[in-house]
Amino acid sequence: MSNNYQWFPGHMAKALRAMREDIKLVDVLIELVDARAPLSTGNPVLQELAEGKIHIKVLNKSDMADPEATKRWVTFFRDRGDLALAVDSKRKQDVTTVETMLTRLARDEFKESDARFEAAVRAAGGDPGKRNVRIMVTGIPNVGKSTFINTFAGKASAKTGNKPGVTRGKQWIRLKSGNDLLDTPGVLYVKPLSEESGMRLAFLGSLNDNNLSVDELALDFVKWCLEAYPGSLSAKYGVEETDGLETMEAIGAKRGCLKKGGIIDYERAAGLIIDDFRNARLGRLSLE
Ligand SMILES: Nc1nc2c(ncn2[C@@H]2O[C@H](COP(=O)(O)OP(=O)(O)O)[C@@H](O)[C@H]2O)c(=O)[nH]1
Ligand SMILES: [Mg+2]
Repeated sequence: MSNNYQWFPGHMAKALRAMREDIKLVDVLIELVDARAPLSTGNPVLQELAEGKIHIKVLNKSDMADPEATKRWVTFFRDRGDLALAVDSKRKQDVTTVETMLTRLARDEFKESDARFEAAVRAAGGDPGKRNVRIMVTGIPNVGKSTFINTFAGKASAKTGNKPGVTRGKQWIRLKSGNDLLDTPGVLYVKPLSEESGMRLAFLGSLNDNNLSVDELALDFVKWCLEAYPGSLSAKYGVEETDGLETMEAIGAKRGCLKKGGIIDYERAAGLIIDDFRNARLGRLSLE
């Protein structure tokens, strides 16, 4: 059985409606995408929702991505007219750069239109005298929203976890800078534009694993890896790189993923490979 990577969660429309409301409250939208697949992990709907806002595209987890690919992506987005930068959300320094950028932009944006700014702040229930910038973080599941918010806020104010959907509650966080951050990120779901794009989301853990066969997922990953980054599987596991299935079996055997009678335990081998990729133990690999 092969995986349906374009499976689409039914609660997406509801999440989007909630986000439309939240977006009205903010000046700045920080859209997190995964630096390893910045197109597949973005949501085209946001472009429209972000109209009239400052919209910053943050290529997160860049510490796990191929640095050359990330450099090219940042250039690609900037050439397209987007505000884009690459970060590692666990690094305070990186997150501070984002805040510096958005604060400066918000000042520029609203300098000549104080009336508009004040009206917007008042409508959002804020005090225009303070000129605090209101910020919201958005992104698809597992892209690092909670981690980014934690680092941004400088304390454990948002839950983080490896599974999609652990974030709850809603509140503003007053930042040291005086800016206000919505503590609940906007969760975006994306209908993959193609089978390939869905597969990348699955590799990254942004599709619900419960709806996927991990064996198939890992096999698809191994096939991709053999093509895109030849040598990385042999370097990590000390196996010969042949075809997808044989290589996966070799990895299973090397790592002792065996059932009774020496039969390869595909599920364990698959879990191990996917886990190694998701934690960048195969090196810095970009999917796009
Ligand atoms: N290496 C690395 N890991 C990250 C980064 N941002 C998030 N993570 C990890 O990615 C996983 C998902 O992060 P989380 O913040 O829960 O994602 P959310 O679902 O978007 O809120 C967690 O294991 C984080 O530790 C990053 O910039 N670099
Ligand atoms: Mg979260």
